Amino acid sequence: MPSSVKHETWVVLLTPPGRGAIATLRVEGPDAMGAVEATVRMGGHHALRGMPFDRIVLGQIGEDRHSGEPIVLRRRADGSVQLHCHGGLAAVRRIETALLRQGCRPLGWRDWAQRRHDDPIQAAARSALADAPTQRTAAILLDQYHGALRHALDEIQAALHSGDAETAGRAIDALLARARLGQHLVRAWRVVLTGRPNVGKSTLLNAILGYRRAIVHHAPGTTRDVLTADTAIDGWPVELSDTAGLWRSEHPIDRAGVERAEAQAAEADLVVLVFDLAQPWSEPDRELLERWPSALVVHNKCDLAAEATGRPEGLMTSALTGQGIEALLDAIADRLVPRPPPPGAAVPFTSEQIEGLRLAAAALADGDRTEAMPRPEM
Ligand SMILES: Nc1nc2c(ncn2[C@@H]2O[C@H](COP(=O)(O)OP(=O)(O)OP(=O)(O)O)[C@@H](O)[C@H]2O)c(=O)[nH]1
Ligand SMILES: [Mg+2]
Repeated sequence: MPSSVKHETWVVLLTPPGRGAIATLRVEGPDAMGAVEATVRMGGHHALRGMPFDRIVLGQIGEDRHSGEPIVLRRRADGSVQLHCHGGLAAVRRIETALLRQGCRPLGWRDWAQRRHDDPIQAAARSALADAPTQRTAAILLDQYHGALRHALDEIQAALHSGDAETAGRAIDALLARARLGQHLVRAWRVVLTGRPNVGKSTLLNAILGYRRAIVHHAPGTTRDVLTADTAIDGWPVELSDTAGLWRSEHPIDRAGVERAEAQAAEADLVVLVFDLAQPWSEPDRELLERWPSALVVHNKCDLAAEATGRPEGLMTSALTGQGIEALLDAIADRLVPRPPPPGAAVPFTSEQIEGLRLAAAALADGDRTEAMPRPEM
């Protein structure tokens, strides 16, 4: 921390941005108490300084009882002051503005948290935890917050120090094998449903989500634009997209829909290629399969009489009756995260950590043990 930063007095909003029941602000730095005393009128008390730590004090900002903003404050043992106020945006802004007028400077909670942790992994995990969309991803980030990744990096370092490049290399590879998962603890996996028109993509999307997000119609060409919805599959955050059916059309709007569908699939983490089991397997079907060879293949409409001849292997579903949907969800989860980490496992989760590990792996491959040392700022 540069020394000038130490001499500032900061005001940090600790509760999430937006409206809440109560907001908590923290004032810290050399003039924390002076700034609060100059800002808040404390009934009966005039100074925070002599007050016992953590005693609750009532105060208000503003001159009179009608327009004043009530505040509850506490002097903390670490020299900071915590202010609790009404959680509306206006109350917070009013208090912040008053404190800034006293010379305090604003600080985002992520920067504040970063400064409180000596270990950058812990700071990054704390920040990522606030954005974790599911319990499962939060549990993995919490493991990293509690030191799982730091411990793994320390072990790699120890192995390198003792000249055991093989153990270090294996440990680095094991971490890198979880990098893809690590990058999707906060950011959703992109899963795209694609296939020819009328095969049941939109019905399948609705069946997976459990509500009617997409319009379904018996005529082909119903979906024209990309439609996305956030969901979780087996605890992994997923952005699921329904797309226009792929076919050759002369109509510019249809063509635009197909282009968008293809672009969406090209950027996906997983393409789910849907076919209509009630239609004979055809040349356009084969072409699609060739185009997306690593797609998860789904034969939909299994409630109808099947046209099984020449069909590749795939999951059988009925988006209409729900048959096979659970198995499809399992298959999607398995494709996204084939080997979920056991509880407490180390998972690199920031691009800096992953890049650092890649550099270390490359250095080891070149026989350079010094360069392979995990850098402390990872
Ligand atoms: N019997 C049966 N009908 C289905 C099934 N899935 C979808 N359908 C029907 O197939 C028709 C087309 O379904 P959609 O979900 O709109 O198909 P789509 O692939 O999204 O079609 P486009 O948007 O035109 O590309 C509708 O009449 C659905 O009710 C299924 O599993 N079984
Ligand atoms: Mg559709």
